[in-house]
Amino acid sequence: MASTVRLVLGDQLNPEHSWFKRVDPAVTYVFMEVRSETDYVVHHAQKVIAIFAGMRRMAELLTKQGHQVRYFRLGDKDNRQNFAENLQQVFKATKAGRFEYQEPDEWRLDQDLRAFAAGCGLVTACVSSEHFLDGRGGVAAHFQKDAKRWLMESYYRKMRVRTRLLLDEDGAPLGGEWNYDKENRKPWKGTPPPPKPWDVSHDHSEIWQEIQAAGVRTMGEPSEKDFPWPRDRKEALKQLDAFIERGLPDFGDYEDAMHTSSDRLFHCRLSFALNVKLLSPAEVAEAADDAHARDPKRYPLAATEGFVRQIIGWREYVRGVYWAKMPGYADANGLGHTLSLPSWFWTGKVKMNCMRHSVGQSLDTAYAHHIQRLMVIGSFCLTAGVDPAEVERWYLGVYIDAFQWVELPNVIGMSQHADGGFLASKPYCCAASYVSKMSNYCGGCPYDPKDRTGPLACPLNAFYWDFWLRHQDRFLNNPRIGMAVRQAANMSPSEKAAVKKKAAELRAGIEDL
Ligand code: FAD
Ligand code: DLZ
Ligand code: SF4
Repeated sequence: MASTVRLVLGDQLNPEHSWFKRVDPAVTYVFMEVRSETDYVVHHAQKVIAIFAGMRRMAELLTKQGHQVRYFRLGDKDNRQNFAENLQQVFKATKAGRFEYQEPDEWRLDQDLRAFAAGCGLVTACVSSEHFLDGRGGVAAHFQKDAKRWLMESYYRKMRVRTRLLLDEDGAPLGGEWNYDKENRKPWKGTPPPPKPWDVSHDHSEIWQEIQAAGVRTMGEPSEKDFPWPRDRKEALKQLDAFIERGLPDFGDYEDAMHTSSDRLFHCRLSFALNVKLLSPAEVAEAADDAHARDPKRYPLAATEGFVRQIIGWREYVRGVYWAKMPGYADANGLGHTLSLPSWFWTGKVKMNCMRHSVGQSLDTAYAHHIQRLMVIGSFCLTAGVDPAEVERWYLGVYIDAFQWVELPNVIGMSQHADGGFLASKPYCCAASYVSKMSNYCGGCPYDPKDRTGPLACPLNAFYWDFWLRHQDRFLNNPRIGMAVRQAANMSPSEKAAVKKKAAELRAGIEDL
């Protein structure tokens, strides 16, 4: 009887997938460490290590369970470094008559595998990855096709009803509101202490040596001897439990806070485990819902709802936007921004304390939390006027959780407003006053957060006001956009000229900020 070959990608590490329920000697599972995946962007060293570690672990687990597994290591002599040629080898060796793969989450790979399957001469099937709560087209189906923007909140409410999370017996939202975001914006001043981290610790120096020996270009610190990311579902589940127990109670209050003494504060750091599918979004959201039901005092509704919204709302929503808008979404540049990303994005060597801390932390740990990504690094790029495609490439490389389906809409849509406001109704950007309110960054900074145009004025201030001046025609008549654009428009001619001059000087000297 002809055998079946099933491809498992590096972000499809769910051992609970129905594929693995039954051991069948006629089925071979294939994993590949390949240059076509390590090289499409310069990835953070920890990201490549973590994916290889997860793939190797999953292959070991399947082998132990009795499944047939073919694993290509990066340095194997017969590794042709791309899916198509390696698969052809396996087809030949196993006399395959059937090829199956799970829906890839990236548009590029979806196209490639579709074309490969159509031309490989075998019977083929593409099956669900059984991970997401909604289908690829679920978000598009929810909205009017020609609507100018798709509001996440409306989709989120539908998902609350569908999942029945945080609803009362009559199907109404617990506490009477769907969204408690307003309560989740406190700065953090040192108390309560951040929870003991739920990182794991492994020695991955062997994998790192193999990656280096192959000459793969990476960025950031490999942290190979004290490696914090989970390799398997057991480790990921432990992290989920630890977050629920120790982080969720204060997640809501300090969701938007930043501080030099803690890179994560009360955030869960589960995005890698989720995105490589070691954890399912359903179990993560349900764990939070259960905790609140068990002990609503310890797990306040605002914290629990805020967390659940990220998982069943934002995460599913950005995926739906990605599939609806690709491939054109990657090239969107609605504000016509063209500045190059400064070279200190790869070194962290910049005097601005907020940027030094956030970029430096990203390079050291492959992690930054949402507000660092959106309101510090992203806001800087947006207001300075950096080319969104360059910003997108950096984000896709640097973060441990960066897979294009989730990264691209967050960067192009939410952060760089390059999609004409389709995903986010207003540009997310700030001046020093926001950074100063939500963090302790300004305290240790050579720049003056209160000054706009003087020699030591905070660069964010001139960039911020110049942004609104440059784009005022676009935003002035938009009722959703707040005071800032009107304030900019009402500046005196001399104030406007000073802001423009300062922003132009800063742009010219962007390498030395
Ligand atoms: P928490 O803050 O504890 O949130 C819990 C979970 O909610 C996250 O693990 C994540 O799965 C989900 N989530 C939260 N916000 C979002 C969001 N906006 N979109 C999708 N899921 C969300 N997330 C990624 O997973 N990969 C990316 O490449 C990525 N790039 C981003 C780029 C920019 C410019 C911005 C503004 C956000 C990006 N995000 C991305 C979303 C978010 O910042 C990260 O999911 C989060 O910081 C991961 O840390 P955490 O696990 O501690 O999350
Ligand atoms: C990100 C990544 C890297 C660095 N390397 C591999 C790899 O060698 N083999 C593999 O199967 N997957 C890898 N990945 C993850 C893929 O890029 C990911 O599956 C696609 O981006 C689809 O989301
Ligand atoms: Fe950042 Fe400006 Fe504050 Fe310095 S003063 S940390 S550059 S916001």
